[in-house]
Amino acid sequence: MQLIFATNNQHKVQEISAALTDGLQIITLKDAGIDIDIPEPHDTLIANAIEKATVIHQLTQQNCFSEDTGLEVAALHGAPGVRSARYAGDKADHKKNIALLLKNMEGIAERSAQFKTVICLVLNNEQYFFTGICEGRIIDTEIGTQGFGYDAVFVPNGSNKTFAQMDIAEKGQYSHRKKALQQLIDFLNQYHG
Ligand code: ITT
Ligand code: NA
Repeated sequence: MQLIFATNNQHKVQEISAALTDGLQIITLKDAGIDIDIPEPHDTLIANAIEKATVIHQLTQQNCFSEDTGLEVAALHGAPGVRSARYAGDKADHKKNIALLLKNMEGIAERSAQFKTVICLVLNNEQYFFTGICEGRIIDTEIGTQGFGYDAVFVPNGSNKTFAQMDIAEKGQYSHRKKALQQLIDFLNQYHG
């Protein structure tokens, strides 16, 4: 099966591509010749995932999926959450977002956090949803150079390394994105639509 992956984030493409199994191929927006900034104006991960998948489905009429991901920090009542990409402002890069996160957590001992990925699949005009969660904690300084986003300050439970100290295969042993993708793959393997 072929699915268009409705994302403009090449790190997501790399992680998903590394985890694909036989029988599922993804087509990137670049491969499909689509160059648009997909809107994500909503205040939940699921609503943004629906928006991204729907825009690409309406444009292409092809089966596709999207994902929206957020970092939810317990001591910050779930922030940055759905606003993870824009935490320090609409034009903020990950450096600024991480700086604001560490500032807001200064002096806070309770560091637990989770990444949550919600995938929206549009398959034969029906929507399906898959969620993956990775629990861990926020450390107080950046460590590591791999990965993207908040990886340098997040240590998943079961490891003593940040995601930014792991290659894609090792991150996949813990990651929210990989867990959500695995559910998508399991669903497709049982799908007889
Ligand atoms: P799309 O085109 O798929 O929307 P995006 O980068 O805008 O790509 P999101 O809207 O899901 O993605 O934004 C989530 C932000 O959360 C993203 O920009 C990163 O800063 C961060 N993020 C997402 N997944 C992450 C991961 O696995 N590790 C670290 N940070 C992550
Ligand atoms: Na986005």
